[in-house]
Amino acid sequence: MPVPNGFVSYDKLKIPEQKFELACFFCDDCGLVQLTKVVNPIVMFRNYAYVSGMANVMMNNFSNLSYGIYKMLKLNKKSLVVDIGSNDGSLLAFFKNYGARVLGIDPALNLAKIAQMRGIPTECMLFNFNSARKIVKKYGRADVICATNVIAHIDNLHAVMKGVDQLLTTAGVFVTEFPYLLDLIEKNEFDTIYHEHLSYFSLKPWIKLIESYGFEIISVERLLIHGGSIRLIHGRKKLGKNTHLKTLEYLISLELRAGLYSKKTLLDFSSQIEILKLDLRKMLANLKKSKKRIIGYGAAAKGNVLTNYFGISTKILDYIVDSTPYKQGLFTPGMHIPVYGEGRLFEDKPDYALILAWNFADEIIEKQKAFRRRGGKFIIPIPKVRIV
Ligand code: DWN
Repeated sequence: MPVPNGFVSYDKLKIPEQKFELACFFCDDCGLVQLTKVVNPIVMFRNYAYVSGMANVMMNNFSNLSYGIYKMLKLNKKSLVVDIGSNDGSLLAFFKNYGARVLGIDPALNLAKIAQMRGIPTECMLFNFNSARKIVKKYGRADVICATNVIAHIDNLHAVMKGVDQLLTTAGVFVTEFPYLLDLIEKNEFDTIYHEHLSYFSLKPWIKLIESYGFEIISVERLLIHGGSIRLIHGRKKLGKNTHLKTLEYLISLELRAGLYSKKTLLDFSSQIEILKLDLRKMLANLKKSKKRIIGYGAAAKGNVLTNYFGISTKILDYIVDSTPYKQGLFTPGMHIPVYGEGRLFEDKPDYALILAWNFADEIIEKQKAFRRRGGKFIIPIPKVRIV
């Protein structure tokens, strides 16, 4: 299928889209789940349609993260905070408010421009060992390196770790957040598997990677965001016992109990998704039969995976609404479903809205009370199909 953020303009609808294999490997040794195909990051990220600051849930998460680190390290105006995959600078804006020096790194030209316009210094490039060296020369070493929803997007994990090792001060911390494989498997989140996400982490393979660069996990936190993520704070390995081992051991026991390192679990997962596909298609077909009008809510990358994999086209969804200006007026990759602003919901009065950005279902349902008051209903496809 086409890359999940490959939105198409009207004048290009007739041009055949580049499609890339989307399939997963499982490493029998360390348990890392990864894609079979690596799409050139410049193709996916040079002009990027996803803007972090579009959801309150994201902003609350960034506020919480930055406050925790500010307290933990007693950041001051000399401290340097670097954010890998800084997008529109939303996270760094919080750190800047605490008086720290900030620097964003993001290959997306359009987003780096937004960040710079809001006063967030941003280097428009990919992060690896060489770019880390350039940053050290230009800005010095970082006290904090953040990497939220970006590590899974990078092919060469060793180049990232070498870069972090190069850039971080001895006492500095490396903070990562990424979707957690345990949640993905347990909650049928198949549509978060797409070309931008090369790796799907559980703790076992992750610990193997960071320990091989002399780092250890000093804080672990499971988060609800994006269908279930894990926030890890890393420091350089210290002599003596790691006091946080208890939590890590507990989470690894959960991973073992869930059979996360067995191929059978993953094959069972894919059969589960086939059932979900039948359930959702059947429900949508019945609604169409009874002349109901259905639209999509949130032109999310995961939504474009779901519509392409489940074969849900404009025969089912009249259009999709999304709050991101970049996406409005375009068509979704593959299925070419038109995307409009959220205001369309009121002008047009559809009967049902399929929430493709299911990870923000609560925020969207809260926001669209009026839609429900006049009889509109929401369909949430993950983890099980249900009508709200
Ligand atoms: O890792 C990634 C995650 C963090 O974000 C990226 N590779 C790409 C992106 O994935 P996604 O597009 O599936 O993410 P979201 O955050 O689930 O996308 C939500 C979409 O819904 C956005 O396009 C904004 C839209 N939205 C909306 O229209 N109205 C969101 C909210 C909360 C709303 O009220």
